[in-house]
Amino acid sequence: MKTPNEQFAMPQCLNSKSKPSLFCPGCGESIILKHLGNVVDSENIQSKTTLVIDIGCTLLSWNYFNFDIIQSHHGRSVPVSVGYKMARGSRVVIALMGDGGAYAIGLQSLLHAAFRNDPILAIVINNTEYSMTGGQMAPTTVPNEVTTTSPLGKNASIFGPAFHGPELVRQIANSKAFIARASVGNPTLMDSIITKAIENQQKNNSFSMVEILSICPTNWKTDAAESFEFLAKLEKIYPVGEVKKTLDKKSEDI
Ligand SMILES: Cc1ncc(C[n+]2csc(CCOP(=O)(O)OP(=O)(O)O)c2C)c(N)n1
Ligand code: SF4
Repeated sequence: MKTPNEQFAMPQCLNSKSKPSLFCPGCGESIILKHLGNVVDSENIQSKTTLVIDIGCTLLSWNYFNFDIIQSHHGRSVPVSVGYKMARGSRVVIALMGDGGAYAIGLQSLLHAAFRNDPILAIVINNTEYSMTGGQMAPTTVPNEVTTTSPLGKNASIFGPAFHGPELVRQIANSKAFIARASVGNPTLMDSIITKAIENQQKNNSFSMVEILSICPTNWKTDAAESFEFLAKLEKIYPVGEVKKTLDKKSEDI
């Protein structure tokens, strides 16, 4: 059991002294970075970790980590990670992106990395919209959710229902892939899921994907209590935990 001091201590690999937080007050992304840092510390992989960041609020993470970081284009953190891992096989490679980057512009790359079982970890922060550009509707926007481009609420009969990225990827991913969803509302589960995903890359040389439900008080226009209320609703639509394959296994892995 950790003491309160240990529990709230900054991870070694977080460069907390260098810069003030650039995330909006109450943003879930800083919670995620802290927990990713905790796992990198506890796995003792700081010197061999490379983070490949997308375009979106996730890119602010370049300010805070004491390990190697590559900046890619919007929706391109997965293919850049795959190419980098091919050249530097001993590195632990983590692609970090928003749900817009992963499930809209970058979906093709994500699906094929899972299909090929490329040994990278893709972390997708799902806050149900395009945050950095002002809160536009994304595939993950849930029915009736108000965004700047769905001011009357998302009409699911026109724009589709809530987009379940991990469930989709699971259907075509190799059986050795680890696919799961976590939430900033359950940091202990988040730690254990990220740990399993990183170990899957290191021990099994396999693809992993972790979606993390996160809060965006600025674009949701919510206070702290309302943010976590909406997150609880999202957890009902997007269940957390490991995602299992539901389709028949027609093409067994060879
Ligand atoms: C090729 C390309 N298209 C569009 C943009 C504009 N753009 C920058 S950030 C962003 C939204 C990012 O949303 P998401 O990927 O969900 O990340 P978040 O900001 O929510 O973390 C967009 C559309 C861009 N930079 N490059
Ligand atoms: S816009 Fe949203 S996701 Fe981006 S830093 Fe602000 S609260 Fe976080």
